[in-house]
Amino acid sequence: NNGAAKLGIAEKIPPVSYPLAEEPAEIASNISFHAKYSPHFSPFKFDPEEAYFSTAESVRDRLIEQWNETYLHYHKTDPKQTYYLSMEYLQGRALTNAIGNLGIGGAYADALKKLGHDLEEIVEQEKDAALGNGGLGRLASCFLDSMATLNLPAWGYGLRYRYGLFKQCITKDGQEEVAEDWLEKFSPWEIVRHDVTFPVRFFGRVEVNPSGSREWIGGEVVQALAYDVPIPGYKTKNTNSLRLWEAKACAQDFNLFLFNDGQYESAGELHSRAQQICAVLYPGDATENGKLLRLKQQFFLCSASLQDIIFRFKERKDACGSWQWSEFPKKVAVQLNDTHPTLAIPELMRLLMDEEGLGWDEAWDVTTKTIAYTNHTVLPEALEKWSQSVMWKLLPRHMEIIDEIDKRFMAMIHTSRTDLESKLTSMRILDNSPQKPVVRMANLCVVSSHTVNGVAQLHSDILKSELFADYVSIWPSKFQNKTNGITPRRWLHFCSPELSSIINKWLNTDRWVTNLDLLAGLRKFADNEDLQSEWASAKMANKRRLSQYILRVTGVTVDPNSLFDIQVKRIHEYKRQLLNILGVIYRYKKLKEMNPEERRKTTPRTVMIGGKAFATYTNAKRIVKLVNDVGDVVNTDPEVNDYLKVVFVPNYNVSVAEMLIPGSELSQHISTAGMEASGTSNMKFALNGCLIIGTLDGANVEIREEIGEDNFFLFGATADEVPKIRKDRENGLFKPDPRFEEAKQFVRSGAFGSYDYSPLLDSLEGNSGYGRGDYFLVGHDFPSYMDTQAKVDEAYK
Ligand code: GPQ
Repeated sequence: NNGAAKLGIAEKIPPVSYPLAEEPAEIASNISFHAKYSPHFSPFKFDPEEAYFSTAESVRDRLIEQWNETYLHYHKTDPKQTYYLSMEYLQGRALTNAIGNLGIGGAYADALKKLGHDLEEIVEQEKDAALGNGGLGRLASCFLDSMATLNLPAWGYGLRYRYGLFKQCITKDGQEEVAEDWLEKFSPWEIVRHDVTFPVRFFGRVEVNPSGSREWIGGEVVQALAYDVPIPGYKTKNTNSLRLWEAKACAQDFNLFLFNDGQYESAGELHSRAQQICAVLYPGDATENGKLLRLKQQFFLCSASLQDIIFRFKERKDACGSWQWSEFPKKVAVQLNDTHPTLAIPELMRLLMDEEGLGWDEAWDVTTKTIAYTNHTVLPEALEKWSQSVMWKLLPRHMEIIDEIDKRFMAMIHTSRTDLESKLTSMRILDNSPQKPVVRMANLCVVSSHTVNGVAQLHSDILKSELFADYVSIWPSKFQNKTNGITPRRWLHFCSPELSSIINKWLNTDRWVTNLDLLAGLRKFADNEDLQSEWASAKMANKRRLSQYILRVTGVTVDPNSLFDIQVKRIHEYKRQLLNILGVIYRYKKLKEMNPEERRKTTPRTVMIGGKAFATYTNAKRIVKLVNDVGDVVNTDPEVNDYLKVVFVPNYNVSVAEMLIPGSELSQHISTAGMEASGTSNMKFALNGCLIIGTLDGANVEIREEIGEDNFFLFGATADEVPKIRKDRENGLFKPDPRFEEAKQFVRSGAFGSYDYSPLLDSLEGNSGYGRGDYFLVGHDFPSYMDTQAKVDEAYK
């Protein structure tokens, strides 16, 4: 809110009163109109699916009005505009969010009732838009919602992948990936903009003109075509855009001669090559795999977006005569979501120098004042490095520019920072090691951005003290922290209407929906028994809804009176789902050993684990299989059945999260300290009144400060202890806890079937070595984890 006020934007948008004065009858007739005239369905039926599409189209009409007004408003007032460049957006569903933000949810529910449908059933018809892998993509989507709500002129740019994140099916072999066709019918939320296209070149060569200027020519050119998705703010007219690019070849690229000659495939080769660019979301989450197609995708996003941004800059300036390039950074901010869109740096330089005629110094000044970079990981395998030879081939002009940036950086060190010369080899942008010369994208971002941020305080501190330590003395104020956040609309107000209305009632306002600080006002009622019982019944309602969902998708019956314990996130060794399930295995074994009397004294738990594993990440897939195998044994064991259930929640995505999080009581955020940059689901769970068991990692640290130590079950090594613990282990100094040995041995004994878990368990053994030596410290943290879980059981009673 402050940011918007400072920019003086909030008051410029004409206010609207909410809820919009809408009659359900009017809405119903609008929905019917779409059902009747939609070219997609027969006008003679009105099943839930068709009801969804026509409802969405009727909502979209309203959004388009606000959207056009917003565009015109910014066109006239010409504020500084922010552009978020991201290879990923995890938008999830849009309908509930759109009618909720417009304040017309109730009217739409009534209208649908008149038409014989139930809004809750209709929203379920929508497929998730899953153009992202995990936290980084969902963060981008949360930012779009919040920026629209804050009345900021902020657009997202991304790619319109034909196939987003895969659908996860669980079979007897574990995870199976199935392509998910989110555009199978069509998306009512996107509007194709045939008037917005830009050419994007690949390959080719650089020619020097007689004047000395350089020109990138030849190669292949594809067209970037814009698809716009409206991003409505909450209770504001401000409606921003998410502009997604699709790659298209031109009609001239279709070789009619070859086609008529019967060579059908060759005739359409350029077309199918263009289509490949946006065919699939790159399935890398934190691990990058050098692939030419991925590099093409990255450049395609950067080039199309920057051409569009420059076009808009000139268009707005044209209205008042002419423009000066030094004005550009005052009107344009470009935020890079990790290094994936790094090529925006050399592309902006190229556009300014080769297309607009600026000199190097002027172009560099504009570029560095425009671009900022967010780092989302310190995992070495996730730091992007592109082969120089691949880059010279695909983007020859950009490599010239990167080479020049590298040279100038070195020259600066040689002339003014001789103390850093010994560090230069690792600080440089180009890594010229003879085995594999690469471009280090993070270094290029640090050198070329005005600001670099980490995503939680601890992570930003680690960036300054480790990953980017050598640069800090050159640019001390360049490195900042911006702790991640989440939209309270989707992650509380809409996903838990029950809890949301209790909060409204006790705070006597709904203003907390756009100002979460107001939630502190609940503190003074914390001991009030009425609030407590209302809160408990909202939680119970959400647990019941979740139980029904679990039964429907897994066939497992869970008891809503048991403690609901949830860990949902991408499956990764550093996130330590293995620690969770080994803890469950130990708990199961102990329950088996108890007599019925002892068992009755325990705290009944339902442990839910969900998340997708990268298709070729073998150990992650073994963890998925293990959780499923443990569930199969535990859930059918009548001796312990009433005290423990283990559920693998299949196909975790945004919509599943909206179901799980409101029904949670304990959630696990248990990464090896120092490895989770921030985490964002930790915030969503906490916002829904869920307690956390976790390590001092990422944003957990700050959440614990906010919610208080008694609401956070803390365990495990701290980030600064980790290096020594690893060293000690290499020196054979690790003494495993007997409970840890017992849990692993139980799995090895075949208690959960005949699948060979030894490669997974072996990774926890030994002193060091590839895939060995327990790099993620599961064994080290196991005893404190188990002790802390015992405290959870006591607290729940
Ligand atoms: N993150 Cl580098 C991703 O989801 N994908 C990535 O490729 C990278 C990071 C996550 C990170 O692991 C989480 O700790 C963060 O909370 C999240 O980005 C958003 O910053």
